[in-house]
Amino acid sequence: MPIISPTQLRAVVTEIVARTPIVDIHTHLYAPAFGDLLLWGVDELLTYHYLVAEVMRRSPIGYDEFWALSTREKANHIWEHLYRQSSPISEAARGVLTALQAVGIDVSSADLEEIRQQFNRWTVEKYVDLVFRKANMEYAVMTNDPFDPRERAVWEQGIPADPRFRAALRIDPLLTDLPRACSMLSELGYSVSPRLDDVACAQVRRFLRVWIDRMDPLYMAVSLPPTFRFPTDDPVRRMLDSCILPVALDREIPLALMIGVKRQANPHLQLAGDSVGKAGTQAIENLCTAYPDNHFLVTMLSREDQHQLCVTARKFRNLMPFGCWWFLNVPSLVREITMERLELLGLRFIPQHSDARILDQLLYKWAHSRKVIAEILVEKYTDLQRTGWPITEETVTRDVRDLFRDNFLRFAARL
Ligand code: HDL
Ligand code: ZN
Repeated sequence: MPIISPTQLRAVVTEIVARTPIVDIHTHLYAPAFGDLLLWGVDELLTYHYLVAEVMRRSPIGYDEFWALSTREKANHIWEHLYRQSSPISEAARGVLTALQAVGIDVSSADLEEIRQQFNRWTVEKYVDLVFRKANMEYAVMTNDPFDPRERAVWEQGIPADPRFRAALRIDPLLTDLPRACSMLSELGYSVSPRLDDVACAQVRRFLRVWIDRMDPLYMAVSLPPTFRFPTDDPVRRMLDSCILPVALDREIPLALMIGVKRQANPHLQLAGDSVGKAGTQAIENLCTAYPDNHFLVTMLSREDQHQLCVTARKFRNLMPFGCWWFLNVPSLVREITMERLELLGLRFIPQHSDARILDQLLYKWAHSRKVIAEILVEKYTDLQRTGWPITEETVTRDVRDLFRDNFLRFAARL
């Protein structure tokens, strides 16, 4: 393959980043077979909980009054306050416009009714095809919660496999709300006492195996507060030691730890009410040491934890940092975090996941991230070129494929 010249570098790297399909390892999307669980369209985009938090800072509306509105009325309210009375300059507000533009919707009239009309041309299936093509997605990994009765019912009916949507088994209550987990497990026929004796642990392992057989998840996942510690002498340790990690190892499934969420800092905001706290990486270090054969995907919510996560990843080959999660998924921090990961970890990390909850968000979350990642790679390849090292289209294609899919697939024993 020809060596890329310095003058060609920007164009070639940008094109390769644009054309490399994405394996999006963490989303809240669902395959169309899940019915109404899959959200799409402009009213869902506008009522995304990120924008709820932002509109409640501008509008005098009371919490209860807002929550009593229909989705359409909430969207109208958000459009009025964040788009018509102010410039939609925040990442979540601008993202809606990027998504609409990507599917050919003209927003210049700023008329929400007119925008709504333009969605009448699509069925959900047609729209999934369009969004995946425009966002250049290989597939999205869902967040699949067996403790959610609505979602559980769909799995228990049996659903057709959809190669565009893969599963991840989400198990938060096992580690963050054991009493509630035990009562839900008992309702499902797994007698599990909060004491987590050997009988209970065997039941939890059976529960995990049943859902792994049903979902074929690429990983198991749990979100954890900044206070998460390991080891501890509470049931969390037994849940990891005797239930989750042995099953994960046996099935060669990574455990994704998503650390730093302070749930419901403001309950009036409902899903928008969660906040962030600094966690530190001692628990991750202890887990990677105690379980050298388990694979840990880790994303942390606090900007202040990112450098320590990179250094910890340098110490443990069974630790794979991923994504610029949630409050970090803004261009300035995606740039900062991705730059330090390239400088400390080379090309062995997973730079981004979308966390998309609404299908259309794939269009903006990936467009905005690809732009930042391409810019940073141009800088880093330019630094490399200056040493006389040859940069070819083949090597850049390989590297970007690693970042956007192969690092994850290898780590999840799927390649
Ligand atoms: O726990 C999670 O997976 C988080 O991503 C939450 O769902 C959060 O509400 C979110 O959507 N962040 O982007
Ligand atoms: Zn999420």
